[in-house]
Amino acid sequence: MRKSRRIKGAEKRLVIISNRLPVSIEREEGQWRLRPSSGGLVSALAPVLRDRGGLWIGWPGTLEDVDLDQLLKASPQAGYGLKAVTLTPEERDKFYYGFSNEIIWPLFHALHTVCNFDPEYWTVYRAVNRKFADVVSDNVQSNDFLWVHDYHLMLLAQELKKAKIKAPVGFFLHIPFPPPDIFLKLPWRTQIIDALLDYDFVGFQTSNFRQNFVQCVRALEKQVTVSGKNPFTVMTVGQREVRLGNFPISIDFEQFASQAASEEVAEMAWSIRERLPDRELMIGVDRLDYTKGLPYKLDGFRLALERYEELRTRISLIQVVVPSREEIPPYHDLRAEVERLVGKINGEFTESGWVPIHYIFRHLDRDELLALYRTAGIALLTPLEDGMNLVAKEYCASSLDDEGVLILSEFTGTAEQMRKNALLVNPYDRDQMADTIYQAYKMPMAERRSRMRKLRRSVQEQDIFWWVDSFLKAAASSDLDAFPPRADEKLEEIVEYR
Ligand code: ADQ
Repeated sequence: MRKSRRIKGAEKRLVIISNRLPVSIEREEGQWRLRPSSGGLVSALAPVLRDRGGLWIGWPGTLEDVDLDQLLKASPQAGYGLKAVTLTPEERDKFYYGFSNEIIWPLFHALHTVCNFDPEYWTVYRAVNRKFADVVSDNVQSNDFLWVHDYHLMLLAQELKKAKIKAPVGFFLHIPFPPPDIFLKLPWRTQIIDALLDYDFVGFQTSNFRQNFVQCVRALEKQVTVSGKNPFTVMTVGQREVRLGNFPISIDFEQFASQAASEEVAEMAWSIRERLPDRELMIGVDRLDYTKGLPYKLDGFRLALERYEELRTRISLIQVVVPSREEIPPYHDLRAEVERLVGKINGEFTESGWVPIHYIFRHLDRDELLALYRTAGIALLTPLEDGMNLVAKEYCASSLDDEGVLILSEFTGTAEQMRKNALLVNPYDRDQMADTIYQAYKMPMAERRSRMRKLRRSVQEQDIFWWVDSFLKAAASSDLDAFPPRADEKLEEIVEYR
């Protein structure tokens, strides 16, 4: 547990606002229960708020008529306040699935041909951002710093301004910000840029995404002046200044490393090894999303098996896929495509006692995930575009013997930090991917150790606490010390976050 100094009179409250609360509400045997949600953002922020209290505002993921305030209040196990924003079915469909995930998600991942630019989605997106602003206005206190997360809430600062809320507001974009030739295709491009400039501080994952944003502002807002370079860009908008920075998100390294070292995980890892002996295990863990490059990964692996006969019976890919956004048609089609490819490759190459791909389509609990990370000598992560990619960092943290090799797409934010010691691939280049898998398989142990030691050190040095601290220092002019830790230090962890 980290120690923090209390600064008298400087104590602030941290309020996180994101599309989803870190819990969802589900009915189980006639009872409403809180369940932990999954995803990068929750993995990143839950440990921080759990230690420090504060408030998290978001949608709990249910459309049912349930007394949310009562339920959230009766569940102090999260360790901090939870406040729900309710959505109607139409709002869920047009704000969340529609504008956020059928327009912004594909566009910002440079896949504009997948976008469905339905104007109705825009109307509802604005209305839901207003709804979030109403809940924030009802709960804001004078010492709050408001930290808004991600592409669902790009209009929130603008709506808070209209409601005369004075608290400082920072924004962090977890996904890429695209270059102008992509962004300018958005019918509501000026409105989005205007709204983002209403934040006091905007954070991106990488310097590349920050530069893309600057170029889009230059293309659309002639009256905005841009100054400063590193570490912050300053934009002057009328009388105001908006600052921009980049902060690569990370994981709770110590927590991953110590849980990976636990007896439970060691036993699970041992039993995986026993069941799949005498072969290299290569792990892939991805949400089922067309940005994660799953078909490209499978094609690359197929080619590796075809090209390097030596790999057959000697290497297996364990591909874990977590279901995601199944209501949106391209996600549905992707699942069918991935399962077809897995079946095809297994049909083509399986031999007695060896299957090339072990495919797991479900959510794994943390111990299971860590046991797989620990056992796998190679990780193969090949997104077509990714804001960061926490799986890469989780794999390094769990590679306790320093013997893991990380094969990583050059189009992830993580690649900006790991380019020296990971093996970078272009997921569109099947030949290169096949050759890189072989290179990883053949890599001498000394080289593996030397690369992985450096990767682990970099994740350890720039962990999730570093990320939060750096963002808050820049955006709220305070570090974590200004948000004092709770008196009841160790809270019972009934809800487990992933
Ligand atoms: P995601 O697109 O969800 O996050 P990622 O950063 O890889 O991508 O995080 C996925 C998380 O889900 C990881 O913590 C992983 O362990 C977990 N996970 C995946 N499959 C799982 C399974 N089957 N069972 C259990 N857990 C599973 C978005 C952006 C990223 C950015 C993060 C954080 O798209 O680019 O890194 O936010 O900012």
